[in-house]
Amino acid sequence: MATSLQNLSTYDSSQFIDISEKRFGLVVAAWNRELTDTLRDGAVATLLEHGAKEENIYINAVPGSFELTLGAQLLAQHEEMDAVICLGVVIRGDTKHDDYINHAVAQGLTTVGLKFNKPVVFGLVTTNTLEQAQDRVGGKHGNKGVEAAVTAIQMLGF
Ligand code: DLZ
Repeated sequence: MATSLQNLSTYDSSQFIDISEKRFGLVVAAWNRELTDTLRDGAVATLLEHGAKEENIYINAVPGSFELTLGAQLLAQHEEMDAVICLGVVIRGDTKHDDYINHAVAQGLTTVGLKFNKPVVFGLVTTNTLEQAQDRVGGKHGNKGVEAAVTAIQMLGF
């Protein structure tokens, strides 16, 4: 669905489950760091706002978005981890690198979630331009980090 007219961070929390004892693993790509830091901050603030404990949020950095899949697997394999949230920003360049990374991450995170039977959230901002990315990490289209945290909470209540 196109998001050109949507703020991605609008959501209804009335049906959220109690997450005070849930453990969340965050995997954050360092590539485009100034943007992914904002995704991370949005995700953490959202989890805390809805009752998660700070000590139950585990934040791990990986070099780039391509590494999100392995990072997710290393966290998801721990039985006590309830959900994994993966955050990255891939901006289209002169080559097709973005296609390869985006498809690999989408496929990889799907596989990890199904393998460990727990939510593994695709919080990857994939855009044509830097401006479009900025709009989605705390700009006019909200913060996809917030959306990723909300998705994790919603899936824990599934
Ligand atoms: C190499 C690369 C490029 C060109 N662009 C991005 C990007 O826009 N966003 C991102 O998160 N990572 C990028 N990377 C790095 C790859 O994800 C990966 O870290 C390297 O190819 C090493 O495996």
